[in-house]
Amino acid sequence: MSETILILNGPNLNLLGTREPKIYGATTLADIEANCQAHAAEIGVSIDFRQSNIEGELVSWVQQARETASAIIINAAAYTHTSVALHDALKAAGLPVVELHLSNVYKRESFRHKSFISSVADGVMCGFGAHGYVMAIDAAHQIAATRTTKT
Ligand code: CA2
Repeated sequence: MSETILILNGPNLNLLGTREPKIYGATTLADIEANCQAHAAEIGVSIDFRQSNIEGELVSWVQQARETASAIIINAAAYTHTSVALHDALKAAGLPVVELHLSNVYKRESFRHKSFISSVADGVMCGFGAHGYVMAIDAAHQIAATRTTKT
């Protein structure tokens, strides 16, 4: 069965490349998706890349992933710091989870230091900008492979 990694992007990430380039860079979300698709093709996995500004939609996609994906990469954006609903959904999904942020949230405001995702993630990656997405694909692929061979 081919491996699909679900990449979820939370609120306002659709604005990437249009504002705040000093924090988030000049790359658009469409550019990031293209980089992810190219890297995924190189390593032989499929990518399902999505963005929503709606918390409940992200929760529903996490629930569906149980049937369709081998791992989840999530940049939950501001919901990282607020969402018990995403925490619960990711925990229930039982899939490998990589938490991802473009910026180094620990160099920023203290409210960004709290994450509801980290405690249900296998690993956390932040501060590597758009390239972090490619790094996260490798990490998720590795974790999914390890988990498959263990069970
Ligand atoms: O660094 C990250 O990837 C964040 O998840 C981005 C979130 C922020 O709330 C997190 O603390 C860290 C914000 C995404 C908003 O992105 C924008 C992009 C361009 C213009 C305005 C917002």
